[in-house]
Parts: sequence; structure tokens; C-alpha cells
Amino acid sequence: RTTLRGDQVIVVSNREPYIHEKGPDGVIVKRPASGLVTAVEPVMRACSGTWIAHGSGSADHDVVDSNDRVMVPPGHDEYVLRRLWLTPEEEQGFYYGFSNEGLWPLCHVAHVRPVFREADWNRYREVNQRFADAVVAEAVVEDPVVLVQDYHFALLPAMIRKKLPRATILTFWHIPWPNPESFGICPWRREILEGMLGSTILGFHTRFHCKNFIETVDRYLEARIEHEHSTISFHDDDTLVESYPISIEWPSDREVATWAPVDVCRRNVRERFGYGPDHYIAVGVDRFDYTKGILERLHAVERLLEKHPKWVGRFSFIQVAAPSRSSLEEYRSFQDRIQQVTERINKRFGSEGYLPVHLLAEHHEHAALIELYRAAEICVVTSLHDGMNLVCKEFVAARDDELGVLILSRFAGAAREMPEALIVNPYHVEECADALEQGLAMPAAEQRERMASLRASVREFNVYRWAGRMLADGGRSRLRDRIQARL
Ligand code: GDG
Repeated sequence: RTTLRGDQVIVVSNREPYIHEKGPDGVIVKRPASGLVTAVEPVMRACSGTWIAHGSGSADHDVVDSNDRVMVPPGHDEYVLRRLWLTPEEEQGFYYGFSNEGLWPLCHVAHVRPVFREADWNRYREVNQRFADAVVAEAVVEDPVVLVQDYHFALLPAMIRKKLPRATILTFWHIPWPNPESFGICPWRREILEGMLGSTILGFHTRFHCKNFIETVDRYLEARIEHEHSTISFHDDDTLVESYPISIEWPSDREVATWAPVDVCRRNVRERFGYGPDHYIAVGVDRFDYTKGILERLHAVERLLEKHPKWVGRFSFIQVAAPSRSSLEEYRSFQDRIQQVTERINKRFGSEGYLPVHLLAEHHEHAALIELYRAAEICVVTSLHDGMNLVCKEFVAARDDELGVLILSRFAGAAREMPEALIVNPYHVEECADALEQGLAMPAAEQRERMASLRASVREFNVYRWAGRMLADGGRSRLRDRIQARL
């Protein structure tokens, strides 16, 4: 808040932070399952301003204001949510097509082949332009601070820069950036890089992603790169490329006071699934997405039961898989595959009143996730590739009893900050099964030692640190511009 001192802040993201739906007794407000929203929302609440997003979840325009603007959070009215309504064709080409069948697999090494269609690309460009126009329309000063979120808006920074040359554009790319060879297969690589270089600052989760981006620019554009300061000069504009590891809002004492005690959570969850107090539970929480390593996790559970039959009947794995992008064939067939493998494992090792795997393929309330985190012996995060991953941080934040074991993929950005977890290669089934066994057998003292250290680090490097560092760097750049203008 202090960094911005009255500056106008505009956030742009595809996903809206609140979904307004018509229920039987009026409008219901929901929170979407999204790492980006989890991270950016607390920042926006702190500095007000305007958040521009696609009104995807709020299916009926008429449930919100006719001028497409609502104050949120409901009942607190801290900032403006301005929605853009995309036509079905725009949503198909921009969101499902180019963003999620092109850029998403292009940037994640998950061995899913990206699909590039000319028509999708055209929609992507047009929708980026619509959002750029909305930013310009919302701007009440000529130098607003615009926070551009994610791979849906690679072209937006240069489009905004054209209309608002004095804007401070802070772009954050929430997913990994691949090496130049991998990125180079994109037919529109030049346009995407040029679009992104409209940013004042371009943020990634890790230094490694920054390095990949700089090497990609070096390979495909005529730009001046200053490695020492991590800046790229292109068409007389400078872009600072910097790493800002994202995080969560550390729960306040007030929030923690609303949580049921750990033993109550443990009992509730076990009772709900029909198990006794000594039943062991591991939990996974993800959008139902092929990058999250859900299949590999199931194989690890199966291998554990095969190798260590003592766990059969005594241990279950609960996977929350919030539906995501289900209109894409790649996602539907992945989701079917997971259903089938779950059934196969349950047939193989299950018995009357016992299932080794519980697949909960539906969206859950935040409170239900907290209860699961607090009830489990283990939280499993086995992404094949992940920009950061917030679930592992949420698990740690939920465990004020300092117990519980985190199993974490080495291919998630978070692995670099959380070495106290059991770090695994999700492709290595044997290693993951062994980590499960190690987690189930881990003495309480060792759990405490690891968990206390993880908690201290997530508490300190929380989402305000992420946003604060990026905004402070933006503030410094504004100051330099002002000084320069006086010379
Ligand atoms: C992208 C990057 C990066 C999940 N199911 C439900 C639910 N969730 C919430 C989790 C968590 C969030 O969704 C998922 O965050 P992740 O970070 O794991 O993943 P992505 O959505 O892929 O996010 C990622 C992130 O951006 C931030 O930069 O970390 O690498 O891929 O908060 O709790 N929330 C609710 N119900 C569910 O069923 N309420």
C-alpha cells in the first residue's frame, strides 16, 4: 500500500476472483480453484483499484450489475471487479484454443503436444486487444500501474504500452518458461516475445525461468541484453526480467481461530469415509490437470500397497480434483483415465468398507480443503512441471500442530524453497512409493522439525512479500522515470 501511494492499480487476468451464480434463493458467490486468484486477491484487497477479468464463471450477465462492474469481496467492497464478456467463439479460440491447447503445453514439460491453430491465434490477438482497450478505458491517469497476469495475455503489455506509454506494466507469468528450442516451435514466437517486452517488469517464479526467457529473446529477437542487471532493451524500452516466487497469504490468528482443532478434523474426515481413528490418510488437491502428476501419484499408491501389504486396509489416498478445462478433449480423456486407474486400484486392493483411493472430482469449499489438510498424515504434490504450486504451501500453513509430511515434486518451482519436504521425481514410481512409506513411518519429532522449518519459511515469504517486491521494483522504476523526465 505504501509503495503505491495513491497510484491507480489495475489488475488484468482471465480468471475472475469471484463467481456470481444464480441459486434457488438468489445470487451465490463462489471462489474459483485457481492459484493465481489465491495469490493476487489478498494483494488487491490491500490496495483497492480495479480488477478486469473475463466473466467466465458468472454465466448470466444479469446476475451482476448491468454495467459489468461490482464491488468485491461481497459485503466488504474493497475493490472494483470489471468483467468483460467473451463470445463463445472468443472463449474457444482465446482461452481453450491458443492459451490452453497452445501455450499451456508449450510451457510445461508434460509431454503433451501443443496445438497451434491460426483461428485460435487470431481470437487470442483480438481478445488481448479487447482487454487492452478496457485497461485504457479504466485508466483515470496517464501512468497507472497495471498488473498483467499470466499466459493468456502475452500481447497485452505492448498493446497497453502503445496507448499509455507512461504506464508501469508489471507482468507476471505464472507458469514455467521453457528453453529456447521448446519455445521456438510456436509459430508466433516473435509476436509473443515482442508483446511481453512491452512490460516494465516481467516476473517469473524462479531464476531458472528468467534465464530461459532471456535466452529465448536472445535467440529469436534483435534485442540488447544486459545480463548483469537482467534487463532487455527492445525498441528503446527496457524490461527488467526478475524472479518473484509467489506464495499464499499466511492465515491470520482470526482465521486460524475458525478452524476446528486437528483432532476434530481427523475424526470428521475418517468418519465421513467410514474409517476408524487409526486409519492413515494422504491427500492431494489439484485442478484436474494433466500437468499435476495425478496418474503418477496413483501408481505410487499402488506400488506402496504392492510392496508393503501391511498398509492395505490401513491407508487411503484422497484426491480432490476440481474440474478444469473439461471441454477440451485432452482433459476429458485424462480425467477418464484417472477414473479408470482409480477403479482398477480399488478393485485390486479394496474390500468391504475400504477403498485405497477416493477420487473426489468436484470443486470443494476452501474450508473443506483446510479440514482435509489438517486431517492427513501426508500431502502429495507430484506435478510433472509446475510454475510454483501453492497447495504445498497451503498444507504447511494449515498445520499449526507442526505435524504432517509433505511429498513434493522436484519439478515444481516450490521445491527450490522447500527442501525440508520429501523431494521426489514424480516419474520415478519406486521413489514416490518409498517416499509414501517414509512419510507414513516418520517419527513425530522428525515431522515437527521439518514442518516447523517449512512453516517459518512460508510465513515469511508470503504473498505480500511476492507482491511487495514486485511493486517496490515498479515504484523504483517510476521514480527513475520521473527523475529522468526532469533532466
Ligand atoms: C498456476 C500455476 C502457480 C484446488 N482445488 C480446489 C481449490 N484449489 C485451489 C488450491 C490452490 C489453487 O487452487 C491451485 O494452485 P496451484 O498453484 O497448485 O496451481 P494452478 O491453478 O495451476 O496455478 C502454479 C499458480 O498459478 C500461482 O502463480 O503456483 O504453478 O500453474 O490454491 O487450494 N480451491 C477450492 N476448491 C477446490 O476444489 N476452493
